[in-house]
Amino acid sequence: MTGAMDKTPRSLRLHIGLFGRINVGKSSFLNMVSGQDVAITSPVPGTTTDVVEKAMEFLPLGPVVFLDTAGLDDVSSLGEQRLERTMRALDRTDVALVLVEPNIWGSAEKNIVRLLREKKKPFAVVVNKADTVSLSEGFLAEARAQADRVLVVSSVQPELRDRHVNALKEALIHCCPEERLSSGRLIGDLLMPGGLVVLVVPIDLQAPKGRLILPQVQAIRDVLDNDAAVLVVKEREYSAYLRKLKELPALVVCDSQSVMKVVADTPPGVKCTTFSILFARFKGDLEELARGAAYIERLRSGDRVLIAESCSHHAAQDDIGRVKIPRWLRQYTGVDLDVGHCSGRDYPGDLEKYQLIIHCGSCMLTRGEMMLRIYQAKERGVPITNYGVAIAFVQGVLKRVLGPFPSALEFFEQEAEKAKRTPLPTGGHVVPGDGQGGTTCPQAGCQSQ
Ligand SMILES: Nc1nc2c(ncn2[C@@H]2O[C@H](COP(=O)(O)OP(=O)(O)OP(=O)(O)O)[C@@H](O)[C@H]2O)c(=O)[nH]1
Ligand SMILES: [Mg+2]
Repeated sequence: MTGAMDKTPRSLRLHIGLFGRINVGKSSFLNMVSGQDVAITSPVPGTTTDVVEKAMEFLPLGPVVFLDTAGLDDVSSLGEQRLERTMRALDRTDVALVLVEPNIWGSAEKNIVRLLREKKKPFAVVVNKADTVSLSEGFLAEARAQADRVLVVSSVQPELRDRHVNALKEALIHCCPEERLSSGRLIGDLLMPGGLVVLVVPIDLQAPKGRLILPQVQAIRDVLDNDAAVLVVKEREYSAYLRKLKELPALVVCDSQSVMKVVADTPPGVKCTTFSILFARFKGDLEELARGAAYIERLRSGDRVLIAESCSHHAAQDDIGRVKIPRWLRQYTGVDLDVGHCSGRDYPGDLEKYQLIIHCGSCMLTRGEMMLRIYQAKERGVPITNYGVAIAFVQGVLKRVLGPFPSALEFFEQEAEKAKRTPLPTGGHVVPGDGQGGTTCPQAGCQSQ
């Protein structure tokens, strides 16, 4: 673990600085978040004298380093040196957390916020020690006027850690400049130089005339950037070409609509996945989306499922989100579900009323926006998956297509194991693929670009 973590140079890690007046619990907060005693804490104000750094993998943000600083205060009881070190940490910070105590928004807090604004550092406010007193409305209003995200936490209640950490991730994704979010990996990291990838693409009525769609082009480019080669074939020719190859491919990627057939035609030792799965990882958090798919198994009659689309294309007759996925879900679960929809920028605030969210491929959203949606769902305890992952699940091939992504597979299997203990009354029914086009978004401006 440590070995892998050390691979990311410090300069490439997202730097998250903790600032606040003396004794508010900056070090305790860092210890709570990291689940370790990284920094010394004590009731004596001024415990942290030098900047303490803690590097960790903070999914889905990627590699980060937390900077715990010496507290700032109204009275300059701090030595010049300590102040200077805290200021240097502020310069290295990409996203700041302003730690405050309940109902105290004084000159120290104002000063920190002023400095952060001057240096154009995005920040969230963390109200710590919420276990000690209740928060006044006036104080909360002040905090919310200063920052888009105000977290209310207690660093001494480990049982609340998961909730606090999820809320923190949501806030960081929100505050983090897009270019500082770890860039998603598409396909190149799955290959060795010199390897061969087979892309099985549908060329049907839905395919745009005279060109390939953007996800296919991006995949080809990423393979080439990694010094490997691509063979692009239609479904019909796939098996024949596979037999002609002297060496088996390192990876086969197909469209969700043909996944059952392609999986059946691919030797078990060859890795196989779908474009949707590749993009789920590229655009969001494949682990969370894989975990979410296992909840399909737990859906009960009358449960609410939200189908969320990030674009507002004109719904086609056999629309993937409006028609196909609801139909497949009902076929798989054998129960009647209450399926709702949202599209475009509109993402409901009352997510908690749903038992499951199934999101589109999010080609119209940035990675940051999609990760934010995933964490908003997670924070409210609502499982979320996406079209491609859900389709592979109901068609009984999800484990196979998650094969190239062991950690996502593990998330899925753990959750599926839990679901087994509460199986569907009818048992899951694998839904046969219809082999027809239309599992990608018909919006001309996104997938089919
Ligand atoms: N009740 C309660 N106590 C807390 C909480 N967080 C921290 N404390 C206590 O507050 C005191 C100060 O905590 P530290 O984490 O050392 O605070 P700090 O901001 O790092 O302090 P300096 O390094 O001195 O600036 C310690 O006694 C902690 O146990 C909390 O959420 N609730
Ligand atoms: Mg400290």
